[in-house]
Amino acid sequence: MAILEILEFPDSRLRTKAAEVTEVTDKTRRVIEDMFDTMYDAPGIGLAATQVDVHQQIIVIDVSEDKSEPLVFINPKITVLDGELEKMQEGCLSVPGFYEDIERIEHCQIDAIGKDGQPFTMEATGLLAVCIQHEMDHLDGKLFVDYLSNTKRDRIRKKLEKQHRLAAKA
Ligand code: QAP
Ligand code: CO
Repeated sequence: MAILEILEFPDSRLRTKAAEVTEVTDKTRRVIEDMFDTMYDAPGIGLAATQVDVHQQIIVIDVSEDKSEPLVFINPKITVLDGELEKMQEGCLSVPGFYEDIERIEHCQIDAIGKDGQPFTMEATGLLAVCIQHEMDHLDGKLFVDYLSNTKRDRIRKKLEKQHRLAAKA
């Protein structure tokens, strides 16, 4: 059991593009386990490796009510993205305390590798589809605040920078 440090906006390391995982090893599975520990502890419903300063294409998600449906996506690729635009309030463990409405497409299909190294395909709608798109953005160095106006994003950045300064002094 290990809780990892979560990088917070505007940390430039969150802008790193994650590399493909070339082989799923015990080390990969240890990172995944620590990511679940970190996400459940927060608590959150999704976490990308980028957020814990591991720049590999790994995502963990659990959108169930009782933390009973852990999902792992290694090297995820969206193969289908269609349906209506859906507005949903999003938050992010790397942008603590801020929630904003973001529009995303409501249905997607993903190809990925599981923690056993086996490829699989998954279809997702609603919250799961939104969460997958949000977490895949992290692997590209992108954050949900990038979809907001410059004014809104700057306001959030300034508030978090102030919190970080205060935390560093304490
Ligand atoms: C991404 O986000 C997501 O601000 C996952 O103080 C969120 O788990 C996708 C969290 C909403 C779709 C809809 C945020 C925890 C957790 C905070 C999270 C906070 C504590 C965010
Ligand atoms: Co996030």
